[in-house]
Amino acid sequence: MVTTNNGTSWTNATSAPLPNRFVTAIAIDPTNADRAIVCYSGYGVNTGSTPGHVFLTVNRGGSWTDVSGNLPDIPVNAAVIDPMDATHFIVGTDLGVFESVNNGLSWSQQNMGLANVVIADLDLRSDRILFAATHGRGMAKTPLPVPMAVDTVYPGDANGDGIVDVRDLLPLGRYYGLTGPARFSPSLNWTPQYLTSLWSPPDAADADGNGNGRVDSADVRGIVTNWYQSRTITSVPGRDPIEVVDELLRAIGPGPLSEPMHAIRRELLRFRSEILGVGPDWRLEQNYPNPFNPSTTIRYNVPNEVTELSISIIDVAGRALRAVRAHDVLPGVYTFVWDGRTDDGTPVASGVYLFTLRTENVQLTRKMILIK
Ligand SMILES: [Ca+2]
Ligand SMILES: [Ca+2]
Repeated sequence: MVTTNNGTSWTNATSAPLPNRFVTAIAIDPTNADRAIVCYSGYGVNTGSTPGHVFLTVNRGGSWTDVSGNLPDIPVNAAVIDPMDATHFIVGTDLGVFESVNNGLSWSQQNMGLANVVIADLDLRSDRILFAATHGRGMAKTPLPVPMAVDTVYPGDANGDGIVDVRDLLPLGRYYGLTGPARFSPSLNWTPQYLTSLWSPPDAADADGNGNGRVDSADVRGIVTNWYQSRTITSVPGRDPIEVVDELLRAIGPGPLSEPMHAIRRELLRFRSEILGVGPDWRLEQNYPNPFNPSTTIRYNVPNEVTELSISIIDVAGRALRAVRAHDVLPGVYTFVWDGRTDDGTPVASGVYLFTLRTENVQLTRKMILIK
């Protein structure tokens, strides 16, 4: 019986060649509700004009095809249609588990180490572990391989060409903001990862690097983490993640950028800051050593990108002695070594000096002492 209105009314979907025996199981294609297989108990020899144990419909029971193929003439008690490959059927019979990878044209026994026991029920868990229940306390499980027909996702290979490189940025921008099914236990590990179902369009699944069901800037971390990984080359030399981030930043360029690329760039900068341990605040540390002779090191923390930054050294009378300027400075922890000389190389006398870090919005100053 079939209903298409939540059970308000039912239609009898029984028609030839369905046998006059009792139905034991129905499995609906998880990817297409029009398709289902229905299984029968009993023995075909007892209903000779209507043999068969497994029947397929592709039109919600409007018509049926006998797909029992070479299955033995024994009761079929349970059925599963593989959500990753709708041509893959698994059935539990009175003589163990059988599967077909061609819509039931042919079947082979898949007993998972079980004897030829009666299978009462089957369940395929989302992580592709197949469970088979037998009588008594009997229960068995086996991992099902991922069917070849299903494209698996490798995190970071956003364009699905088998290698992770700068070309994988483009699909992130292209599918930015698109949502789809999240993966089973998503991770950034360079392993084939299963889809729960297809994305629309299917290749957008590759762009969802972290597998959370949404394409956005966070997925760029899959590219950095798996940089130059390849599906075919097993051993890839490690790369310094900072080098990778910087290469990606160079590839994106300074702009003007589309909003997705802008967000990806910001995410790369955040990632870079995390790796480098960049603090959230502007910080100008006390120089070390201090007092000093002949040179000292000044460390400073740059929490966000600035177009211009200067470090300058003046004496207590306010005379500028030394100044260095940097442009387009990325977040980072930087050092400047002062050798106790002016811009033209003249050594300065013992005394107290001030050093200042300055940007458009920030000014930090500390004192230091040169003793000769
Ligand atoms: Ca790629
Ligand atoms: Ca994602």
